[in-house]
Amino acid sequence: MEANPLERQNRSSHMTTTTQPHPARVGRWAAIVSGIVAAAVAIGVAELLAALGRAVNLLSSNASPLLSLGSSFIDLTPASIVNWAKENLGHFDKPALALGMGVVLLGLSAAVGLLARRAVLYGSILLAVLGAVVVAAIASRSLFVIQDILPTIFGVVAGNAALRALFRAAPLRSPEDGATGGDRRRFLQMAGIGAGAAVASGGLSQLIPTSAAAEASREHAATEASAAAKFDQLPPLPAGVDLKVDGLSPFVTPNGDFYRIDTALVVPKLNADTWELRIFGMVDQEVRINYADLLKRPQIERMVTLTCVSNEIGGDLIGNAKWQGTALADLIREAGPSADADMVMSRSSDGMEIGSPLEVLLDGRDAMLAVAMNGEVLPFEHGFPVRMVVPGLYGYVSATKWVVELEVMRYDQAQAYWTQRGWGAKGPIKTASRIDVPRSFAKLTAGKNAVAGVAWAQHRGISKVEVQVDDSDWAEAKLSTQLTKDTWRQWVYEWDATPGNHNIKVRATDGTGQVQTADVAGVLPDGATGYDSRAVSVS
Ligand SMILES: Nc1nc2c(c(=O)[nH]1)N[C@H]1C(S)=C(S)[C@@H](COP(=O)(O)O)O[C@H]1N2
Ligand SMILES: [Mo]
Repeated sequence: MEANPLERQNRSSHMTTTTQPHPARVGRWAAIVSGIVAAAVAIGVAELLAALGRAVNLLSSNASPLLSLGSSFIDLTPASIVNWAKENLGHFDKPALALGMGVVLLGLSAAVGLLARRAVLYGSILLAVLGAVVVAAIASRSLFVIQDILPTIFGVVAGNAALRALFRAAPLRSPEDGATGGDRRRFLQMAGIGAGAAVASGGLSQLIPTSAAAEASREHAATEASAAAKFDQLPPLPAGVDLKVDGLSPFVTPNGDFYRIDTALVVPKLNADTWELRIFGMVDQEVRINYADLLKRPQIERMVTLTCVSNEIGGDLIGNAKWQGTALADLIREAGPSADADMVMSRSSDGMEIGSPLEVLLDGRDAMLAVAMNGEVLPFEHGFPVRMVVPGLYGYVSATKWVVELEVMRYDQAQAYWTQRGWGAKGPIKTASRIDVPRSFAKLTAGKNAVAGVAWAQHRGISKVEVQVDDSDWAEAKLSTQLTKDTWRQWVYEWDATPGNHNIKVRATDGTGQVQTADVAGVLPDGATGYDSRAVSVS
């Protein structure tokens, strides 16, 4: 005869407490391994599906969980850390991010396993919550399409299945008498298979060509543009622009040596055939233009020196190239900017927002939408298919790569990406000079030695460069031919070196007669100042 339900419940709870006061559980290490393998399976499956989806053009690049997570991570990282990384890690900022993310993901997947020890359901819930965070990261990216979240959802389902399978096989341990059953060998086998599958699918995802269409469109753009003889309109450069001193930076920086600064974890590979630029906001009429029509417009070719605001005194985040493109001012005027507008927010395909002063874009300087660099279609890393170039402004307020939108607006309506992180809103380039030769702590022989370098004050030009050895008077250096006021200028000084230790300093004067300031300032908020110097010993 059945007892009443209440009594049955009491009896069963009594039974568990007496016979199993500490139920045997999956061991701690087995749980951690299970969590990590389950998370790896989830990520591997999602990455593989994302790559397949991109290859057949069903998904955007945001579908990759690691990519979207990394990009959102950068966006959410406190400004102080981002700026510190921009200044101190240089090219290692992305590996550092990957390492940081890896550590966090390992910790979280271990937590999935440890929670699953209490009840597998808890582990599944944490896995699902982490999946939801990834989905949020994906959905927050620009150019996101709703189906981008599917790989992550399938990944979480696969990861959850792996977690459950591993927990079923895992050896149990009870606190009193150690191991109690489960099959250790079978568990390790399964964990190995899961880990192997995760690594294989992750690896496979990297092998799938996801940007074939973009590569093809770049090849095509190259033949189109050069067949129309649009490159190399400029007369050959006057020989005098290059002083050809050993060790001195060449006047033109080859594309392969050009510095690269951006927040993109993976270089965006846009397809020129589907690229479109939208100019909208405070305008009379919205303008939309595609790549073919952009190439049909009058093309200008200009040498312009680009500089990063993060360039330290003596630093190398500067390069000079020949840019070909369309005058930006003409396009903005076709849209008809409102008289109240004072800023153009340019946006890239990867969500970067860069604000430039409208007045500067329209003041007659050669602000352009560039499609080529040094006679070659823009390299993907430098913004293919179209980027902005504005002489006289640091890159962070002007040089938007992979540009897809220009919104005419006001500075009091929105803040650009770097401005939100404490950098100046306007960003005109400061007059600066750098010593390329001799190198720091060089050992020279007494007598004639060339001291040489570059000086720049884009859009004001350089009128004079002076060198000071120790406490002697400032002496004028010889300048290269000034091509335009938008490029850097080389300088060389014939120094009659005497034995001993010496300190060499350089300073430039811009085209308005303003001497470069000696005040020492760091790169934040709007560019470093102070004189570059070299300590050398002469014997
Ligand atoms: N889309 C995008 N454009 C960008 C950036 C970026 O992070 N994303 N960085 C800017 C900065 S800070 C600089 S200095 C220049 C550098 O251009 P380069 O990499 O071609 O030298 O690009 C600018 N354009
Ligand atoms: Mo920059």
